[in-house]
Amino acid sequence: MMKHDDHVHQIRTEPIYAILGETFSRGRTNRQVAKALLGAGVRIIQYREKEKSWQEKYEEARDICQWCNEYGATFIMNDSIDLAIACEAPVIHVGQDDAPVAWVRRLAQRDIVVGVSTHTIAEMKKAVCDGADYVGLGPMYQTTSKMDVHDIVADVDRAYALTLPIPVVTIGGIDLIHIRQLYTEGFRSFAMISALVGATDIVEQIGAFRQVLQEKIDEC
Ligand code: TZP
Ligand code: MG
Repeated sequence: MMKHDDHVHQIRTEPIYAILGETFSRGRTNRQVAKALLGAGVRIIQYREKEKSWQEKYEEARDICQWCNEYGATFIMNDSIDLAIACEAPVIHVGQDDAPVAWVRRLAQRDIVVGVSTHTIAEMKKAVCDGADYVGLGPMYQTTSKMDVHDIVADVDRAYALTLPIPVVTIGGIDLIHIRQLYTEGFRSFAMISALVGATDIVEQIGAFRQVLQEKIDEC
């Protein structure tokens, strides 16, 4: 069974961080998409579902979390500490309006990896001070996958993110072109919804991302 540090290590070292969302999945279910992602070698999967009932989310997330455990993948619950507890997620990702890190840890009553969404230097500093295990930074580019999305992260905030002592996962509008730009900027972790779950052929798309990443590694 993977431990806290194994998950943080995986988040630090695996470039592809997939986020589920059935609205973006071309008629496929979250379960189908999760299986395709795991089969294609993806090792970080976040469950992010806004439209379903608690029970539906719970049953789906519990299954996907179980499969992630079997594959040695990291399962991340978005937003909800109650769902994270219920499906025994090893990781939770909270936004600025969700439960703060200290409350997440208190409510979980067990070791849990916590990621926090950030957009500014102040939010990144606070996340580090609060003891977050990693931060999400975005939107790096325009996206239509999030309703109440902030302005694109400014250059000064992007530069600051590269100095953080904890892993930084970039998010927002990342595709095969943008991932190259972000890699050149210095980022090494890329969270995506539409580019992955919305791909016609998920396995082929993961292959395309891996090829681009390998090209960037070879350039260095
Ligand atoms: N947070 C900031 S941007 C975003 C979230 C959840 C949406 C990312 O979706 P996509 O389709 O990869 O742009
Ligand atoms: Mg959120």
